[in-house]
Amino acid sequence: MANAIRALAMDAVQKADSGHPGMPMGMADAATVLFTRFLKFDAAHPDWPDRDRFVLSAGHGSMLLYALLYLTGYPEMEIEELKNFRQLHSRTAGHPEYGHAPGIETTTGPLGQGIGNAVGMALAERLLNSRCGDAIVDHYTYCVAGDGCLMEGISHEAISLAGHLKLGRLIVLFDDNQISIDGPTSLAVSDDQIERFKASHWHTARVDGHDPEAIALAIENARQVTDRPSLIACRTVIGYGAPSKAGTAATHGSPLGEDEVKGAREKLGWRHQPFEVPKPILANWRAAGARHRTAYEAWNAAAKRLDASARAALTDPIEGKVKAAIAGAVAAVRSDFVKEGAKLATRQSSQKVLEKLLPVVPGLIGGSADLTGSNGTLTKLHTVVKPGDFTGNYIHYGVREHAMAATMNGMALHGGIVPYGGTFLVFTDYCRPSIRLSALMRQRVIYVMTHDSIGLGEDGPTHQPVEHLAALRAIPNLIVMRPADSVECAECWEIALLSKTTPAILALTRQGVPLLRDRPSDENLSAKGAYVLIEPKRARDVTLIGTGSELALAVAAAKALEGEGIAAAVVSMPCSELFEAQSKSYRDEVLSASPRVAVEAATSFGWSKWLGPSGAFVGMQGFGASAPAQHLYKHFGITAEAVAAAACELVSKR
Ligand SMILES: Cc1ncc(C[n+]2csc(CCOP(=O)(O)OP(=O)(O)O)c2C)c(N)n1
Repeated sequence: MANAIRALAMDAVQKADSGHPGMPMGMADAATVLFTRFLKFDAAHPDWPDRDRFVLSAGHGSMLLYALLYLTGYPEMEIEELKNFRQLHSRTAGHPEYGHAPGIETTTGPLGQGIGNAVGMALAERLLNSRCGDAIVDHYTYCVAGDGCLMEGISHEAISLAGHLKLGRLIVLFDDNQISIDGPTSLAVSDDQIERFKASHWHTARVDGHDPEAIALAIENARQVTDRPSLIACRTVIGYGAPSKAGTAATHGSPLGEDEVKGAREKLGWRHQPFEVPKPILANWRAAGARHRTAYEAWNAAAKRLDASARAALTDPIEGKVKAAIAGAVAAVRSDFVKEGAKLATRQSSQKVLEKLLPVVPGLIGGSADLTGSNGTLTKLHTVVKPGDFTGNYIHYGVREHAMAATMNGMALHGGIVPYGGTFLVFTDYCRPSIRLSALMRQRVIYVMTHDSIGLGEDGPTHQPVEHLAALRAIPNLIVMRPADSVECAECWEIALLSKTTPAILALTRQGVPLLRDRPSDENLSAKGAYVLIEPKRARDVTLIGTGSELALAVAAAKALEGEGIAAAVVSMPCSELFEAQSKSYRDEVLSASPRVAVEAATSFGWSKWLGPSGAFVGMQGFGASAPAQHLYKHFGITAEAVAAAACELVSKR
């Protein structure tokens, strides 16, 4: 059965003339043991919420996963897909892409991300288990990781977090083949991986990765350890079966070549044509794909006893009832904000919004990378998740931004949870690879990124994001929202929660900002990305566009311009991506043909799209500085006076 995986992998890579045969050939035995003896899944029901999760962190070995999905009989993974490996519109992309075929639990390829995702899935499983009980949620998360995954920094963060939280349902199979692209791993690394995992409180084992019984025993033992995650280091031979290339980096990422493939067939005793799996072997595999049918049916019977919304929430925590409750909660908190009229930092407003949302969105799981008080991510309604106790709904991720983001992806992918997590906006750099994957995988993950500009003040240029808004806006399918006041903040939270297939960044201020949306209204104006906040009484001479904390400067500038006889409109643009998605007529109406001035305490990169060739930008030209915020705004010339002066100049040029 393992040789079927090997043959399919080498044939598919050979036909595509590109890909990675070595890893699937090396891990074929371990994967066969896992899929035929342990993994709880039903190939006919890939969305079974209580299935075990399988994460191929070493995503370059995608043919291992595709072969397993084909052999076990997953829908949509026909042999034709394997023959079309790495071709346009096939389900078998170079690296596994979430959503391309049932059974692909996550997108992997950037090494180490899968381990982070697996930690998130294992955490989601325990969180939901503590809420729903064993009859509904009771499964394992298995992850295959290679030397590369374990060399990546994110693995340290993820392993450490998993060990701390005592995620006993997580089992990592390490493809310990001692080879990576450049050659033997000894060129670059001499860590004792077993000791490293032990130091993070993991259960560990070392096995011959080609001895099925040893692998089975190690997995069986790992499953018995409930208070620690497990690492099983499987000593394997990369490209196992290839007569001259096995055990060498030559099998890692290139086709073996016709002769070597022929030789491997002989060595493995595989006498079948390319892509041909003999009936008895395929039948055994298909039986493995159906061996948990009874368990699936029993689960279904148990789940039928849940009410419809609880059942729906297992996959989508923001189902119908919750959606309606969110609208109510957001309306209530908005009206409180308007009544109080207080000057609040948007991070404080966010905390108040969360306090209203938490009771109505049971699947909301918060956290912060050791900046809880600064991010305002914790409310008095939260309880903290502790090692081995998953009844809480707030996670102290520690100073592990990258793993926080990858873990949140894993939780979102698992289903049943809407994760949000906080750090400073400047440290989106530390989790950017995972943010990119949230966007690529279309996962609802909410990033609460505070201290969003020089407005954070004294911490200085290391902590002051200047290019980050632009860099995040450059990621496709990510909505970057920078609310200007408490009302916009509530609106942005609503948008983030309702955006089922789009992650969101909430860029929030450290410093207080005045309430600008001071009239009661139920319409979520931020949902259009930008809207007219102030329309002058006569035809516009100029349009001032502001985001976040700088919207107030645009408002003050408009007032000053009015005194000089210049009619200035003020447009709030909390989210340029959402604005871009509006009709041209709406966009034209909001921006009008008048000259435009934008103000944002960040670099101008990207703004030309909205300003046109004749517009002006008031913002940052380079890095910030360490000083109280109000001094910095003056020092860098980001003031109402500067906005008004830029507007006057544009108007006088006309
Ligand atoms: C973050 C990241 N860096 C680099 C790469 C390129 N890359 C793909 S596989 C690989 C080597 C991985 O070695 P190992 O995990 O031992 O895989 P094996 O050779 O056993 O297949 C590298 C550097 C990547 N995919 N992701």
